[in-house]
Amino acid sequence: MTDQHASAPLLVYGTDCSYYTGKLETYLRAKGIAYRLVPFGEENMRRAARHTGVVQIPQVECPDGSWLVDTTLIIAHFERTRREPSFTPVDPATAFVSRLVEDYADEWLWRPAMHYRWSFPTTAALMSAWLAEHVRDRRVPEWLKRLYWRRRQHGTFVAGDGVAPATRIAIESAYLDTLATLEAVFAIRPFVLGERPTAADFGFMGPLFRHFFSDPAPARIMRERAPAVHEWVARMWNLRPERIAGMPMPERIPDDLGALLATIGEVYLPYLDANAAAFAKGDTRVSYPVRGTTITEPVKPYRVWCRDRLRTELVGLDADARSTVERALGASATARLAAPSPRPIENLVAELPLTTPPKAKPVDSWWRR
Ligand SMILES: N[C@@H](CCC(=O)N[C@@H](CS)C(=O)NCC(=O)O)C(=O)O
Repeated sequence: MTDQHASAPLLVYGTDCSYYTGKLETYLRAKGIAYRLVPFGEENMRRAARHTGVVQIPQVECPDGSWLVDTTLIIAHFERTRREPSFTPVDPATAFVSRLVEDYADEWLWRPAMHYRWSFPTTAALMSAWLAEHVRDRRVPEWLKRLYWRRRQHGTFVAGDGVAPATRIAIESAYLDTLATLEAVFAIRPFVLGERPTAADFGFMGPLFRHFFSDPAPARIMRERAPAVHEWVARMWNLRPERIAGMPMPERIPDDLGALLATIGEVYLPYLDANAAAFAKGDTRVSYPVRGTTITEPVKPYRVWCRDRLRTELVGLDADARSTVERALGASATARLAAPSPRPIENLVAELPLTTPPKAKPVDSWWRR
């Protein structure tokens, strides 16, 4: 970026009720990076997809004309290019766990977040009205815009993503267990790994801010069961570089994250394996056991990439850091993640910032064409 561009705000195409836009905004505010939130619409989504190859929000247009996409990559990009304030632990094992937790919050808590938004009628009615504001260009009645969003979101991300009477309890328990785990953590320290936020906190802001904290049905549960989590959401949203300067970086993996790391090792990593195996076979759907039930959902090429990225980070650790991770996560979960995916996936997003539009047809947020 040239000097002339350095202080102009980034344009963030998204919406103030979006999971990943909320995650990214929290990070940009904490990092002190100026941005302007531009409500997404059909026109700007088409333009963004031409530059990034992906149809999703958020998408970022930089003042110099380059583009950024994928909140995990965007955070990694700014952690690399702007050192202060840093949110990346210096200790490699702690940094790895912060990324693992970020990925779990990004991907595994997505389904309960969509379920709590779209399965409860009053919450669904409210949120479909918010989303209807983003269909300005079409001359259709308001009720039809709402109906469109309700059907689309419930059809794709709830009923179409494995939420059914038999799986509902298991899916809701992912939210309730998260509240219980984090409530205990925030009773003794302000952030997930210590005294300063890391990728783990920004990751949890995806589900916990715009969905669980803000949507009426899950927000009621949070207020009743987990006031310290409620307070953490506000603390995260109020982060500014000057408030972070005095916060010491976490130097080790706390030993009270056992329940969270056990869920990652026993539920999330086996799911990532099942998804990667189904992708390798060319299947479009995958079934796997979770807490006494079986979830069936579309195969998600994007999550093969998530797995491959985490694996690369894990196998890149030196022996000391690797055994520290093994002690925290368990030897078998660590070995599971260290195994290569049967068919690694082609990387669809080049190194950020993106300066040349991709040639291939755009993919959706799960990297399906
Ligand atoms: N991995 C992406 C995920 C982005 C994403 O899935 N965003 C959601 C909205 S919060 C979306 O655009 N979903 C696609 C859709 O609704 O079609 C990121 O981290 O930015």
